[in-house]
Amino acid sequence: MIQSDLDLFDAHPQQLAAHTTLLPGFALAELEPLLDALRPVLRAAPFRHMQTPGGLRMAVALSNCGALGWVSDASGYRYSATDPVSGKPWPALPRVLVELASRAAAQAGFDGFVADACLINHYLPGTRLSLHQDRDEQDYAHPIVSISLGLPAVFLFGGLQRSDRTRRIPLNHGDVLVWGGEDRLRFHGVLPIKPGVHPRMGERRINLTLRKAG
Ligand code: MD3
Ligand code: FE
Repeated sequence: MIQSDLDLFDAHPQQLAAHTTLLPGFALAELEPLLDALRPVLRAAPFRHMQTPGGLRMAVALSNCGALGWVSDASGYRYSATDPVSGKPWPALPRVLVELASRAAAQAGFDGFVADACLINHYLPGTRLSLHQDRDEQDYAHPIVSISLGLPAVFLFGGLQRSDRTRRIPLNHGDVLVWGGEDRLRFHGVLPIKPGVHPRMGERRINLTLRKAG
């Protein structure tokens, strides 16, 4: 067996920074329950392209579930209890997601993490996410847990200043990333997704970020 196969089957947590942990394949054990839970969420709140405050259409399409959802429009970025498309509350956050995020956070050293918001990003081949900080949540003391599904991505892991150098970290189907503490406000982004078809997810990448937003 070649080394990369061994890595897949004996995936160990990787400490990317003091408070950033990559858990390779952590979501795979519960992939089908997770996808079963996502289906009704995305039926009730389909992916849409939001406008940036500058009036540009975001390349990433997104949706949310949970008590709060991240929204962007001409008046800025914020968390909202209602879906601006349906005018209704966001779909409930599936328990399988809350529990998976809580276990991942605990494994990375953040005990007692209970998400109240899940931002769901949808990438087609060619879609990228430019360098930014996540700073719309109430309390930066809570970590964020990210679940990557589908086509592989390269994420850019930067520093606390936009101009800091970035590291390129591959993220694969089923990988879970937890970051908090002093890493919570690092700049980060995603390089354009390479063309491809994922055997389970098709021609897309989906990223779930579980947050304590309120
Ligand atoms: C945070 N999503 O939704 S998540 C976002 O893959 C977002 O869709 C990306 O950024 C995505 O706000 C990335 C993983 C991630 C990676 C590195 C980080 C989040 C990070 C470094 C510092 C802070
Ligand atoms: Fe982000």
